[in-house]
Amino acid sequence: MGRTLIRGGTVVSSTGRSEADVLIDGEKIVAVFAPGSAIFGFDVAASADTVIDATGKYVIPGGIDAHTHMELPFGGTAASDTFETGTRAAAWGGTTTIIDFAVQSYGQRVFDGLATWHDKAAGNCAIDYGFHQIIGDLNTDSLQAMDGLLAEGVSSFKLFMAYPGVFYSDDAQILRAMQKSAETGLMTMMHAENGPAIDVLVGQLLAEGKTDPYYHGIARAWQLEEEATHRAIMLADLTGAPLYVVHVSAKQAVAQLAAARSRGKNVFGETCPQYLYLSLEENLGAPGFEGAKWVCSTPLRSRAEGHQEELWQSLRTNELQLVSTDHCPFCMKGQKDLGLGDFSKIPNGIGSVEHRLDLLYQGVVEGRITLERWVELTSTTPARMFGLYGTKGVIQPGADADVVLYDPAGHTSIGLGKTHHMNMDHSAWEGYEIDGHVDTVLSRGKVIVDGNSYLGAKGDGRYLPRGLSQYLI
Ligand code: DUC
Ligand code: ZN
Ligand code: ZN
Repeated sequence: MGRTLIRGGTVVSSTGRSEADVLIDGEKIVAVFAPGSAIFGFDVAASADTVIDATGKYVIPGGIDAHTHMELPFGGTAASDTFETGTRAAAWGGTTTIIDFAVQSYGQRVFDGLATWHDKAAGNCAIDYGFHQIIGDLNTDSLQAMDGLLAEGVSSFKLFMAYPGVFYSDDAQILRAMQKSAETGLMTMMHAENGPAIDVLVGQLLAEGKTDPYYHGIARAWQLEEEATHRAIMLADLTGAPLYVVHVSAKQAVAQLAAARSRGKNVFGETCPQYLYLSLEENLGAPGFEGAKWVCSTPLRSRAEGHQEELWQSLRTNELQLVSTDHCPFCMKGQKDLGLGDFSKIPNGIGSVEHRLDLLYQGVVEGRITLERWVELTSTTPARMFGLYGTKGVIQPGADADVVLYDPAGHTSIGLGKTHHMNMDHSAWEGYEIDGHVDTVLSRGKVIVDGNSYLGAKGDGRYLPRGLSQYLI
C-alpha cells in the first residue's frame, strides 16, 4: 500500500477544524501537519507513493455506525442485507466501521449465537466490524457467559423490553443482567418499549379492523417508550449499570434521559436518521400499504407533536450522544408484504446504513448542528462509547487510516437508480436531496471508494475486538 498523502483539505475533528495534510503509511495515519510543510527537513510529498488532492473537501474520520442488523432473522424472514452487501453500501456512504448485533436466540447459548455471527461476517465484510451481543434468553447460563464477553472483544449487550415471546426480558431478568453489567463494566443497551402493553393495543386495534401500517405507530405509543425508558433508568440507577438506550424516538424519552444525565448518571442515548426526518403522519400514514416501508420500532413519531424538532435539539445539547441507523432492511415484495392485512406481521426495520453521514450533513447545511458535532455524532462518540477510540473515530497519528473526503460542493440524490447500494427493492429515503457528497473513502489506508468507483473487495473488513466504554463518568 505504501505511503499516501492527503493534501490540501480541511481536517475536521469533534473539537475543531484546520487546514492540514494527512500522511498515511500502510494502514495507519502517521502524521497530521501544516499544509505543504516539511517534517524535520523531510519532504513529505516527495516521499509519498500516492497523493490525493483534497482541495475544497472536508477530511473526516470514517463513519462508525454503532447499530446495524445484517441478516437479522425477524418476523419469519431475515434482514435483506448480508454482511457483504450491507457493509459495501455502508462504505459507499462513508461508513468504515459497523457494530452489528450478534443474536442469542431463545433456547440458544450466548457463545453459540456469537459464533454464528462471526461465521456470517468473517471474510464477507467490506469494512471493519465489531459486535454487540443480544441476550435473547436471559437465564443463569447466559449470565455466566456474560463474564466471558469482554475477552471476546464484546463490551456491550442488548436487552429488549419489547417483543414478548421473541427477545423479551422481564424486569427481574433486566435487574440480574444489569447487576452483571455493573460488575463487569459491560454497557447495557436497551430497546426501551413496554412490549406487553403494546401487544394488548395491537390485539385491540386489529380486532377493530385497524390493520394498516399506520396503526403500528398508534400501538407503539410514546407513553410506552417513555415508561420503559424511565424503568430502565431506574433499574440502572439501582444497580449502577451503565445504560445506553437505543433508537430513541419520543421527545418524552429524551427528557427522561436528560434528567438522569443531569443527576450525573452513566445514561446515554442514540437516535436514528428516520426519527429526525420522517413522521407518523407523512410516512407510516402513507396511502394503502405504502407505509410498510417505514415500519420500524421504536416507530416514527408525530410531527404535529414536535418529536423531530426536539430530537435535533437534543443532538445539539448532548442530551442524545450519537446517531446510528438501526439498519434493518426488508424488501416490500416477499418481506414487508407479509403484513398485508395485519400491520403486526410487517417485519420491523428501515435501511439507512448508506445514508447516515449525508442525512446528518444536511443538518449541518440547515444550521441544526455544527460540522464538528457532525463528526462527533457519527464517528468520534461511537468510538469512545464502544471502546474503539484511538484506533477509530479520530484523525491522529497511530489511528487506523479510515478517512473520508467529503465534498461540501457536491450533491447526493438518494433513491433507486440514483444513490442506493443496499439490497432492497425500495428506498425509505427516495427523493431526498443532500447538499454534499462522499467523494473518497479509505479503509485502513486502502481507497475503497473513489468518486463513482468502488475499489474495495469482499473480505477487506476485519473483526474489531472492543474494549470498555470510554464515556463513563
Ligand atoms: N427494531 C427494528 O426496527 N428492527 C429490528 C429490531 C428493532 O428493535
Ligand atoms: Zn431495538
Ligand atoms: Zn436494532
